[in-house]
Amino acid sequence: MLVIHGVTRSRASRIIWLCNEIGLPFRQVPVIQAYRLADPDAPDAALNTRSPAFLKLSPSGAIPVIEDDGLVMSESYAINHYLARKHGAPFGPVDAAEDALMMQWSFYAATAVEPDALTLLFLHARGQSQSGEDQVLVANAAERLVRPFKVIDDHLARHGHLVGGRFTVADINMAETIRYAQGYGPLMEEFPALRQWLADAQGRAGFQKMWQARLAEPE
Ligand SMILES: N[C@@H](CCC(=O)N[C@@H](CS)C(=O)NCC(=O)O)C(=O)O
Repeated sequence: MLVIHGVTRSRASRIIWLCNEIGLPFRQVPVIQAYRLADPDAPDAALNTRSPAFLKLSPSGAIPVIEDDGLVMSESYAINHYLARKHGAPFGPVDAAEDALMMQWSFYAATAVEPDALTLLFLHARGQSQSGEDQVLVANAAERLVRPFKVIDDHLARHGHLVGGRFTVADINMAETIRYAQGYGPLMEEFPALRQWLADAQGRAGFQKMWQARLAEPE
């Protein structure tokens, strides 16, 4: 059986959402981010990204990691492409062209969206910091996201989904990345097609099941 290492309050959420859509059973090992623990190196600390046992599996010390039929791999977007390709359509590609387009959108999510969307999540949505310097960082991140969001919004307005006119792994990877920016109203309100697509994606049973599991975990 597929094993997913990582709590649901992490990028493991993308993997779990895809597994729910496919109907793929998995066992979850709740490795938690070291930075969320007061003393991750304490002998009685919960299994975390600095635990020696986890570092043996993933020297980069990051979740999620999967084990599947002897394959051990990290990098959430790549994991989802592996699983989508292995299990095929509708969530995976029907041919090499769709495969390429799904990767195109996931690389776009990882490079053009994720870094600035994470800034909005950590400095705005969660409100950890209200300093003037942080407000500048938030404004700059939101400004940089306008261009990719316009590209995505235009594409969705014409096609409804990212690839193949249906909901696929590309939508999951992009939606779980854009979610980080979702709490920043001034940006989101500029992009109606993107907003509707995100609402539809998050209304799916596969997302809702993942989300309930995530909410059940301690913050
Ligand atoms: N590019 C990697 C990033 C993985 C990553 O940074 N994961 C975070 C949690 S979402 C982590 O494990 N952080 C470990 C730590 O800071 O202790 C991916 O997409 O999987």
